[in-house]
Amino acid sequence: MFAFPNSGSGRAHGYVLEWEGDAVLGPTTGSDILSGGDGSDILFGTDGIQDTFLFLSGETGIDEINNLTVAENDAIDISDLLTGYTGADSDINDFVRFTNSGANSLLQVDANGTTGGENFVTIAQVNGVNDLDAAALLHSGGIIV
Ligand SMILES: [Ca+2]
Ligand SMILES: [Ca+2]
Ligand SMILES: [Ca+2]
Repeated sequence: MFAFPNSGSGRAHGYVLEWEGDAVLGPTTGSDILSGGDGSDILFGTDGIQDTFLFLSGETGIDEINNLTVAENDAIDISDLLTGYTGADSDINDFVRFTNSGANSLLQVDANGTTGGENFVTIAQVNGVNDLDAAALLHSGGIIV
C-alpha cells in the first residue's frame, strides 16, 4: 500500500486514495502492463519505456493514469471491455471518447457502442493531458481495442 497525504479538498488538489485503491508504479526498464483492478487506483507510467494501462471488464472505480506519453507508444488497453467492436465496420467514437476535465481528460467507454443507445461510463482520468482524440489514438496504437 502506497499512501499519499489526503489534501481533504478533492481529487483536483491532491491524491485521494480509496481504501481499496492502490498506487501502481511501472518498472524502470523494459515495457510494462499496469492494471489497477478493483477500486480507484492511481497508475504511474514510466518515462522512457512503453507502458500499457490495462482495464478489465467488471473492475470498479475510476483509475487515474499518469505519465501517458503518446511518443513512447504508451497505450490504453480496453479490449476486454468492448463487445461488438469489429474494427473497420465499427466507429471507435461510438465506443470511446475523451472529455476534458480541467487540466485532465476523462476516458469514457460505451462497451457495446450504439447498441442499447449511448451509455458512456467514465473508467479513468488521464492526468495532465487535454484534447485526446480516440480515433487518432486508435490509429497510432494508443488505444488497444
Ligand atoms: Ca481500478
Ligand atoms: Ca511511458
Ligand atoms: Ca451503448
